[in-house]
Amino acid sequence: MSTPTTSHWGAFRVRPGAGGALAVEPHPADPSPSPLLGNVAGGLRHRTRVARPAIRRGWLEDGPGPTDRRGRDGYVEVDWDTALDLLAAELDRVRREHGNEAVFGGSYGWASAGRFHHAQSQLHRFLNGFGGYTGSRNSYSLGTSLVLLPHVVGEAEDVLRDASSWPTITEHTELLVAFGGVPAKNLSVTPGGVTRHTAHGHLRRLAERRVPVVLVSPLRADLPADLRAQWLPVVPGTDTALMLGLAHSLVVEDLHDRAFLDGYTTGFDTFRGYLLGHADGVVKDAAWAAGICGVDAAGIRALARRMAAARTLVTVTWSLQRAQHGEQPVWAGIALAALLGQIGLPGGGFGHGYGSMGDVGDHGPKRRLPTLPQGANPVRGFIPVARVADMLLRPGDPYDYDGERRTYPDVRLVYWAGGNPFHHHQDLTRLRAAFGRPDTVVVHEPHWTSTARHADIVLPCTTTLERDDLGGGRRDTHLIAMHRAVDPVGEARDDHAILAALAHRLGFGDTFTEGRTPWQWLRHLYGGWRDELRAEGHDVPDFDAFWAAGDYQLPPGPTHFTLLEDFRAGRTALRTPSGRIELYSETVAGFGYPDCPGHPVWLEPDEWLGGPAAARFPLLLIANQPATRLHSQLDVGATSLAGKRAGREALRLHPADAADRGIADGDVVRVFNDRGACLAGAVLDDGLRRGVVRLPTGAWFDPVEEPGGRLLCVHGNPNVLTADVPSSRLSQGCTGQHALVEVAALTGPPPPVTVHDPPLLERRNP
Ligand SMILES: Nc1nc2c(c(=O)[nH]1)N[C@H]1C(S)=C(S)[C@@H](COP(=O)(O)OP(=O)(O)OC[C@H]3O[C@@H](n4cnc5c(=O)[nH]c(N)nc54)[C@H](O)[C@@H]3O)O[C@H]1N2
Ligand SMILES: Nc1nc2c(c(=O)[nH]1)N[C@H]1C(S)=C(S)[C@@H](COP(=O)(O)OP(=O)(O)OC[C@H]3O[C@@H](n4cnc5c(=O)[nH]c(N)nc54)[C@H](O)[C@@H]3O)O[C@H]1N2
Ligand SMILES: [Mo]
Repeated sequence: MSTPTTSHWGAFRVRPGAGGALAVEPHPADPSPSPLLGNVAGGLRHRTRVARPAIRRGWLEDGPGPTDRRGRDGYVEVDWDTALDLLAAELDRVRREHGNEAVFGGSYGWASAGRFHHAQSQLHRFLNGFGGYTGSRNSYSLGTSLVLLPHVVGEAEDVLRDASSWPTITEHTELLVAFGGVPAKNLSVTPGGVTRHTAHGHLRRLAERRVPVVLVSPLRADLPADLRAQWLPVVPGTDTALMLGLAHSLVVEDLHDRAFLDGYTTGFDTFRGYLLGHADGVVKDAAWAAGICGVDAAGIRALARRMAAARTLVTVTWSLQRAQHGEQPVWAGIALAALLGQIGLPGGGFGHGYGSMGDVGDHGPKRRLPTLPQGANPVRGFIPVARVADMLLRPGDPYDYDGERRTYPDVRLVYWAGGNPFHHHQDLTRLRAAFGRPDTVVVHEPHWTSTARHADIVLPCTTTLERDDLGGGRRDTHLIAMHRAVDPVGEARDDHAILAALAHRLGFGDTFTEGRTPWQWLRHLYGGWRDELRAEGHDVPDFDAFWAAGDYQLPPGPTHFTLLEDFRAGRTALRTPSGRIELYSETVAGFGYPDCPGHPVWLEPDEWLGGPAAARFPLLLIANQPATRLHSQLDVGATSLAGKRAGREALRLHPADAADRGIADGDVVRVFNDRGACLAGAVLDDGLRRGVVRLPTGAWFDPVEEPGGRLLCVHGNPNVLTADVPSSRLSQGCTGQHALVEVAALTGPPPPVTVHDPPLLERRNP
């Protein structure tokens, strides 16, 4: 008997077989099932599953407090009551001695699909009932755009959730200029899941219609090969200069749409003055841009003319804003589209995130899903999400954020459920130092990830296959009845059960559970959601019928829509101060941030191929999303393992760059800079711009210490190399996409990868 479930990479069914084997089949309605399904079976009962609650030896013996032992200690397995008693007492102590602000519960991360058992929702509900916690804002995905876009177009949500739909694009777009491309490898992922992956089909349609595409990216693989693409292998981090060069050409050749700029934007004259060099004496013409971005000047001018002559869609992937000054390519991309005057017209305008996430451009129904109420957080303090190491290392220090001057709180207890900061954060040597500062670190995890190995209290939790839930993603076509397929592995418990047990110990168990069992919660959440749909006239089955059927297909929404079409038609104003698209923002200018002035500008990043730092570290590392897994999830699964080289994460480099260094395909190489180093397996690939190497994120961090205290990850996690610097003082976003490095062939035998085995465990009950 197979049972239905879903994941961030799509809906599927599983059939448990003999000896723990698991057959995985995609949902029958899915036209393009994800290769990531191949990781599920191998992850479920892998030896890295956390079997029992475990306490770091040093914490058990010496009690809570700052320490350099996190990440180096062994663990003692204890029974659940012991672990929960210790943790409840520690939570209570921290609250009494330091207040609720001292508990950091941001707990960023993707966790798993499922609307009730969603780890962060459960943890935040728990911590709100506990009296509050210091939280985090925004995401690693979009930390920069989420702060910038409200100043430019009034709301981030519009641009991100109401992106022009793929059917509109495939019908109307005559030229697609894709900064960062439309990387197909990312399209199977949508938070919460998707049942029908349609984007691949729309890309094929674009190819069949022979729509010309300009791929602006250092990697040729950022666009499916069957599209008729012109590849402009831009110098990483310089898209803004290219956009400014294009904008300059449109202005001086009088190809810009003055009527659109007058009617729908503000600040064009200031921006034009900048392009013409009025303030700084630097004319941002095609020749200037060419000297920075590596695309020749004639090509830039020709592209500007093509863009003005056709219905052109300008798209920018999210990766471009995950870099220092990441505001600029997003803002400049909007300015470029505004000059073309096609914003709000079908097939034209601007888009952000095509190929970043499966739901951008998806035309599935847009409706609220059943949601676990989290309650309100009495603590008002928060941090921008990517500033976590700064927070731990610099309590009480001030920092800027979106026009505010804020102060880092003094955090004593860090609580993580459903995220892997030792995967997602930058400069992991520094993060380890930061994780040495709090009194106590608590982690709920199914697997012994590196984050679990930096915690004091590790609580084993179930995966989706071990619990019943409701699942669905934004723009998903179905709500999925996620059936429990197997018994919990080891002594794993659901995040909800763990937190309920803690809440009972801390005296607010009934508020946390509202007296419902998980099964009663599912019925309750589904019931409220069903009532909403029925009030709109939809015939939705009752819970039992839904559960037995395994899914419910939602009423479809419109297939064709265009971003900002209502604005263009004069039906709505934007929620900016001017009501228009702000090519110059007085608000942003008023903040006075040199790293994010009032209009799009070219600013040199600290680390790029044209800057002084490249003299020592001459290769630009792109640390992008992996094709073989979701972030670090199920790194032990078959698809992920098949993508490794020499047992390490694969580093792609240009054959000429490899030859310069005496590196052959399949060699183990050392990738390094002043922050740290990692080992990777070399793959030679002429689909990269020379001077660019690519090492995706997500190999489980497997550090050994090197002289000087820096860490070497023997497995290939690029975040040991990236810098922990914000995009700017405006947004404080993550900048993990780029870092300057050098690569060398490894001399001597490589140390073994150990992170795919459990850590040293001792069994005892104190
Ligand atoms: N250098 C660089 N770094 C980056 C990026 C980059 O482009 N470059 N991208 C960034 C981006 S966009 C993101 S979103 C982040 C992603 O960073 P994360 O979201 O932290 O990465 P995941 O691997 O998805 O981590 C989720 C963890 O939750 C665990 N988990 C799964 N289900 C459950 C559950 O039900 N309960 C509990 N308690 N745990 C569960 C998984 O085992 C896994 O360890 O990485 C960021 N880091
Ligand atoms: N398979 C898979 N899919 C995923 C994820 C995953 O972990 N695995 N993660 C999901 C998540 S959480 C997110 S936020 C999105 C992220 O979506 P993105 O951030 O858009 O994805 P990335 O793969 O990091 O980057 C996309 C491409 O941008 C290109 N690029 C990098 N730097 C530059 C530059 O300076 N200029 C130009 N023009 N191009 C550049 C890279 O070649 C890269 O392949 O992906 C989602 N999809
Ligand atoms: Mo993300």
